[in-house]
Amino acid sequence: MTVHDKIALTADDLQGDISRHLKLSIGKDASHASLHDWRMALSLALRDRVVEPWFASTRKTYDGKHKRVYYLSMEFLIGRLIEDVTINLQVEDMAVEAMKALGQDYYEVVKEEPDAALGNGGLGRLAACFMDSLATLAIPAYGYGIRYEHGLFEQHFENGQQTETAEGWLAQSHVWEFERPEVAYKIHFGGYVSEENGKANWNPSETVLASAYDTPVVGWQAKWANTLRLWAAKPIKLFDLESFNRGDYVGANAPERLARTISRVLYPDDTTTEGKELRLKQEYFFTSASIKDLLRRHDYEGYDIRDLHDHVAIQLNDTHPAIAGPELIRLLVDKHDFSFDEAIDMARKCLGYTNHTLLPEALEKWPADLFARILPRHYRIIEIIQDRHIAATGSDIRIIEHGNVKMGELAFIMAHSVNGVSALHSDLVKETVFHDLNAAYPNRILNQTNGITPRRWLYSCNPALRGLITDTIGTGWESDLERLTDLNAHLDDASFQEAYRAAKSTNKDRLAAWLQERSDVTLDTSAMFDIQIKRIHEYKRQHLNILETIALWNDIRDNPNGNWTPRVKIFGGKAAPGYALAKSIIRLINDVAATINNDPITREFLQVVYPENYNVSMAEILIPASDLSEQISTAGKEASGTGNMKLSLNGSPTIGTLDGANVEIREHVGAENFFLFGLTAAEATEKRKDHGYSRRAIESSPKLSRVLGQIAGGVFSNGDHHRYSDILHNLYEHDYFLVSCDFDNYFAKQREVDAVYQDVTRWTRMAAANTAGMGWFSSDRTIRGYADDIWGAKSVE
Ligand code: 6GP
Repeated sequence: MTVHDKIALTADDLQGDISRHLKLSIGKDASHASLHDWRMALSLALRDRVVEPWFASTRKTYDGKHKRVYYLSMEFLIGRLIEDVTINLQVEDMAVEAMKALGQDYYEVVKEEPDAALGNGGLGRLAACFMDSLATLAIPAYGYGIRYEHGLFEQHFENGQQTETAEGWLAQSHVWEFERPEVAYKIHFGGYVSEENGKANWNPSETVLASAYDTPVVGWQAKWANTLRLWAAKPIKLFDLESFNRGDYVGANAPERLARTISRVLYPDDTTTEGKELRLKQEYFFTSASIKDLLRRHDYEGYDIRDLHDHVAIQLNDTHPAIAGPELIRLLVDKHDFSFDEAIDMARKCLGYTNHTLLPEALEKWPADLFARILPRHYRIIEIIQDRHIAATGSDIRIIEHGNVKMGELAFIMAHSVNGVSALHSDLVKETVFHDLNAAYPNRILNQTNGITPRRWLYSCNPALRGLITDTIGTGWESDLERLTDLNAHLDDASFQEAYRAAKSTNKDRLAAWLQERSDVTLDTSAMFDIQIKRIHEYKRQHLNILETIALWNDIRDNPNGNWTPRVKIFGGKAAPGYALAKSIIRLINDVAATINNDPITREFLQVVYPENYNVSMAEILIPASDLSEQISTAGKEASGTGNMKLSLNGSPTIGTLDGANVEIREHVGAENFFLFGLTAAEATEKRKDHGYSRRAIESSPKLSRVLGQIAGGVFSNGDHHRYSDILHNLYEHDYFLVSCDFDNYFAKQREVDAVYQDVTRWTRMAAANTAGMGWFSSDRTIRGYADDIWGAKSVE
């Protein structure tokens, strides 16, 4: 049975469905319908076809008594959904045809959809890729998260500086979801704990309702569909009539306002935590609702609570949902008569924890008094977990220490499995942050190297390359990405190479047209597109890239008749609003762009562009058009990276350090197809012990000294000598991220890149070898790893 038989669809059906929805669901006549109306109608028509596979999957899970995976994540960085669905249902051509028959351009309609930006960066996007792979592999699963009213802020540049405004994806109705008013749980905060007949009784002071919204997530060829269930906070009492009647109209709305605050905004930080009470409430809010929901389902299916671990695997996406352990224990002890030991044991059998960063500022901790005030019962339970842990292992690692509740330690102790996200990262997790806990619980730490979904990150975003791959090796690679190695046989074939270049050039033209339309910038598409896209952070070292750009500019000016390789340096990414140094780096990039792009001497060789408001949809345009992928973090700091995988898969070789998944990417694509530079993680650690290292490195590098002198001299800031004193001070005095030490090596490697790029055949071979070698990085492989090693979950096939 083909996928079209399965969802019973022809182009005529689809056209009819769209017209019907336009009329009956949207209430518009075709002659008056806006692009927005058409988008709603198309989405509803597509959603209709997801429902059958969705129901069928649910039925099979119930009937087969299959174990379910519950993926708890504060972030799901989904992006747009129309193309996800048309691709997975394999109806893109049909949708194009149907819209055309209705007088509409499908691709214009697609572009009208706002990104669901319920995440900051890597961690959130990984969760979205995992949902796609879980559905593709037919593993019964729920994603649980928060239905934020405002996703990640919108970024604007004013005089080169980042400003932020609230994002409003829910200002229009989100047609992909189904509201479930009947699925709601009371979530409590505050108050005190009393004892009655030897049982703890939590008397909370505040209660909100967690109300469910379900989005079906359909996998490749509609074989299976799972649910993304997001919780919205609502008041238990809608409106305070008494206040209203007294004439206090503002006070009357207080219950609603208070409750809604909890699911109002996504915290705009990536790898840094905010010690905010609201953040802790958000974490408990969605975790508690999710645990209650899965317990209710377990009960509904008639299973014994003592068999919970046979039916349930809960994965904690970083420490944000780490309160799941104490919450599950609380419910088992206080409501199901488990002893503490039994409850701890059961919770541990169900829980797995993934660590996504080693940066100390990102390891969540809460002031103990605040924690005890908001979650008094859980605080007590954590003390008990800690006592049992110390008694059982003799370890002196504590969860509550120096007046803080440490969520990393809590998650580690409560999980049966802890994993890092690349081989290097998992090793470093063992050696550094969890060194002592690893000794107390040997073999608990595993590695599951990240992956990306090839449906979105190749098939959907890169039709040109998709076509070439299918023409060359046939279909099947979409759900078995390691088949891309079949391309290796064609790497030296001239006609394949030519077609590969043609695909890249189609994508570069597409990017150029997009940028022209968006910001009236003209790109030289014959130049190398050198791309760095990711959150702005010192450890990711966008400043290393821009400093190298200035040094190159100097060299070109010194020798304008040299054999230069034209480059366009493209940056994309947001800085956390409170991260001042990252914001200075953004400003520097924009200032350098303004200077360099107006220089008539260098213009034909060097251009810097930084489109504002980088998001998933922008990534889908940039990645296929990239020639060179910048993965230049300080070794030991990038847990994995996933942008590195997307770029390499789309035929963009990496210039990078031995950090995160770069290490494994280099192994898979071949060292000869990767531009390696910089200190290793071990060397970086050594270097930092060497007092005065950065000043010495700067002084011994004429190029870097000159660049820093230009910045200090106001060359990029209209003579303002102080605009970048924070960056300069940082580089000279405490260059923790070792920009100064890696600079010369990076610059030299870039010149090697220039030379290879001029050898068209060699470059094309390299780019294609990247595509051919990246199959292992499918998130399908990653999810199989989790299913086998951590969840004990099976594919229902
Ligand atoms: C990120 C890591 O920085 C990145 O290296 C990794 O690829 C990604 O997670 C997925 O594993 N971490 C975060 O986004 C984060 O917020 C707390 O960590």
